[in-house]
Amino acid sequence: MSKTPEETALERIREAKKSEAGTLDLKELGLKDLPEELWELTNLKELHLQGNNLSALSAKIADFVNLSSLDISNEPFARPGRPRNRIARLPDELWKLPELRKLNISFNAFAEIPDTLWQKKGWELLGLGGFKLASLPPEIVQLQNLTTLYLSGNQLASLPPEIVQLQNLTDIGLHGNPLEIALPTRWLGSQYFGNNEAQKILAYYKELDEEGGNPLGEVRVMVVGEANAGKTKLLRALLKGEVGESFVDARNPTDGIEVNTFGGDDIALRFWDFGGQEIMHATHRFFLSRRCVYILAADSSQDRDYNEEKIEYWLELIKFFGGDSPVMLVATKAEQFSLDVNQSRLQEKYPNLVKSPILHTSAKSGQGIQELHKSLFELAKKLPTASVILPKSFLAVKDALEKMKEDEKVKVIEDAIYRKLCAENGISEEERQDTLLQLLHDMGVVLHYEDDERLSDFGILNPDWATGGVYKIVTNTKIKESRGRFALRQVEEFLNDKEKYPPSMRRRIVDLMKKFELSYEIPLEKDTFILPSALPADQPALDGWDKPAMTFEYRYRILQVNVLHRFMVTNNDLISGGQIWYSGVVLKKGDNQCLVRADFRDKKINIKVKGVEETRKDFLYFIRTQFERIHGEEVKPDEYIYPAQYPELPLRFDDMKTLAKSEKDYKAVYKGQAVTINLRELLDGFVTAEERHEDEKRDEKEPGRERGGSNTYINNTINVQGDMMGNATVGNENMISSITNPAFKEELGKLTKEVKSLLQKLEDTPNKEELKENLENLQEEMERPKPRKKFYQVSVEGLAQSARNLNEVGKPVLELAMTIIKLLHSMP
Ligand SMILES: Nc1nc2c(ncn2[C@@H]2O[C@H](COP(=O)(O)OP(=O)(O)OP(=O)(O)O)[C@@H](O)[C@H]2O)c(=O)[nH]1
Ligand SMILES: [Mg+2]
Repeated sequence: MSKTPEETALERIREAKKSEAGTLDLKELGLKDLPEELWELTNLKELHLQGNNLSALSAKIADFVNLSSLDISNEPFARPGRPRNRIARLPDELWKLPELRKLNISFNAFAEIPDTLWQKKGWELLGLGGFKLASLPPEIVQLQNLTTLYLSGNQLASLPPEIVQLQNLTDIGLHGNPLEIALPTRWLGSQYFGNNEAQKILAYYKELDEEGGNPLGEVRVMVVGEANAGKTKLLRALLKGEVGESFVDARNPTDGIEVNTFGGDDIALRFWDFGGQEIMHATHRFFLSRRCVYILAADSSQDRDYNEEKIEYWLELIKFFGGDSPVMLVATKAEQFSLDVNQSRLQEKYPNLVKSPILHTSAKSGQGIQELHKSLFELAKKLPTASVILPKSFLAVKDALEKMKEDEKVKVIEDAIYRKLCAENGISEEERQDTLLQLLHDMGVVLHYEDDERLSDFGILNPDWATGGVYKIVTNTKIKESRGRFALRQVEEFLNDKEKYPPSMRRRIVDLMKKFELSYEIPLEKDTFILPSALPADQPALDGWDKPAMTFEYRYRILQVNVLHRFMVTNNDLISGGQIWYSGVVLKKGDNQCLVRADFRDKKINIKVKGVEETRKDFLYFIRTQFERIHGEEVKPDEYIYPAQYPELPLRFDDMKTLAKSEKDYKAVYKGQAVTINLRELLDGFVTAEERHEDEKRDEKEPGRERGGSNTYINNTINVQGDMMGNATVGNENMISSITNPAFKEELGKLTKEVKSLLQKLEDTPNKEELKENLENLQEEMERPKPRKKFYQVSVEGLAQSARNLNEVGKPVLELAMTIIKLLHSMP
């Protein structure tokens, strides 16, 4: 049996007392009260209490005269039911502690920030997330030692001008504030932390102040819904008055995205018309964004079941990508039919669904079009984005680019041309040009993948043009006829509009398809590609999969086809003997094989692994990390495992892990019989040493996940790397979650060593060159006093890709690189 949180706390307190430690970590234990013995640790310098169940802090804190750092924060969106501190008042004694310089009180129950806080001037770190703070007091400028300021989840529309005087500020978190000044999203930090871009933000504010800004005056309207729902016709009716006589009833599916602008008196609406065919959904994640208005079109001529299912699908997708952007549900083709759905149920489930009666429209009769026009403008005007401010010069460049796109049908804006355009508009520093480029990408004016060297090379793309090209290829029926295969030379035929897609640009479109993870080049078959979405539906004969195998399953609320297809694309080097079809694939790695199959109707992906007992769970773990990357932060499917003896008994993976901490057996009913499952044996078949450490790390990060006692659900010996990581996470901070952490550096060291030894084995090829280049970039970054996560990411991902291209010989590098990528992903 594992220890209770109180026992764990006491044990740590006693250890700290014995070793006269300066730091005590009692975070995420779910403690309601702090043990009395704590107050005896009068030498304490750092106290971590985040993610407990505390409702008050004792005045005894006065005895901690050496305390320099106190953290009682919570994460903003911990899962319901997890413990969280609800402290509403801090004892007066706290403010008198002479050494206290770091204080994180984010996401508690305070009505407001205690005034006394501003009277202390020595702060180095302040965590003030989730305070509904509408403005920062001017006193902030007196905090000249401040390096870190977390302000996520407040109501800040602006920062006081004085803030630019904070010269030591390096890290500021502004995520989730209705800022009236447009900042590149990536500068804002996560829901909890900052992004080490404070000085950039301050410089930006200063420049904006000097130059002057204007409101963007524009809101994006994303029009989504099933294919054939009538989205394009609706927009034509709205924007061009094509109703009644001028309505032409003809099917003309939208390829990709079409953008149209509609000017109003004081605000312009920019409509994004998304093609509704399923294949188009694969790129939505690049375009559906926050701070937009969504129109969800539902076809009144379809029946209720169809519409309710599809509407929920889209509402879920919008929730992932659009955050709390408002959604208008618009019924189309209403001249003859009436959309019949349970609106109040949907509203309960999706609070961002606009609370007014569904608009019934018809492009054919013109019904409801005026009303839609009126409601849209009203809604858009209220969005903070409408009044967001940008420097005048930025707006000038943006307008020039929009004009270039509209008038000249520009496809690609070469870097030099972009920079020249900036310079002409008074933006001469490269850094400011880059900032603007990020903003333009965030706003969907251009596509530019700064992180991806291959794509940043090929310039700044017009999104309509680029996605249009991509979808011309992927929707071509010829690819389906040839069972998902196509050759580069065929692209010429698919993109037959020579003016729009000159031969020199075709390769870029194909590269973009790779970036979007829509297709892959067959290893060893140059210039031949597979498009998984065009694969035949037929499952080939599968050999030897009828015996029980280790089975894992994801169950989704909505399952997008592209989750599986992206998995196929990114792991194409492991596909075994061409066994790939529309809904499944067989992979092979070493002595193990893995069968991955999706059931799109039941919204499940089932994974079976067979092979050598010692390594197959590592293979499964690898597969899961691949899916996790695809799921990202948004998609969180339930995970199930199946015991080998009871192959039709799904068990929730998380529940089994939790149970295993206190129980030996799990009792279930299988095919009418009571059965007992030994939990340790069960989990030992699934949980790798690496995963155990991942879980522990998550325990550290996620408030309230029960901390496992010692090695309770796995009896593996921990490998060297696991040990290193394990140690790194025990202690006072999430040490591994920092790129400056020595343990992390050590991992990087291992990778560079492995790459060097690989280089020695290779003959001169472009792949070797790429590998070398990425290695150099990585080493250069490692030598910087302040390495940047983004650059690590780019070079390690580059290394992984090159290693992948090398197949078998690249495996050791690939595996190390994947571990590091995972670590990087877990870092704030
Ligand atoms: N009767 C009727 N038919 C309509 C109406 N609006 C659209 N349609 C028809 O529905 C079909 C699809 O219309 P589109 O506007 O192209 O549909 P879409 O949602 O843009 O389709 P995708 O671009 O493939 O996603 C066409 O045949 C239209 O003529 C309407 O108000 N009434
Ligand atoms: Mg359309």
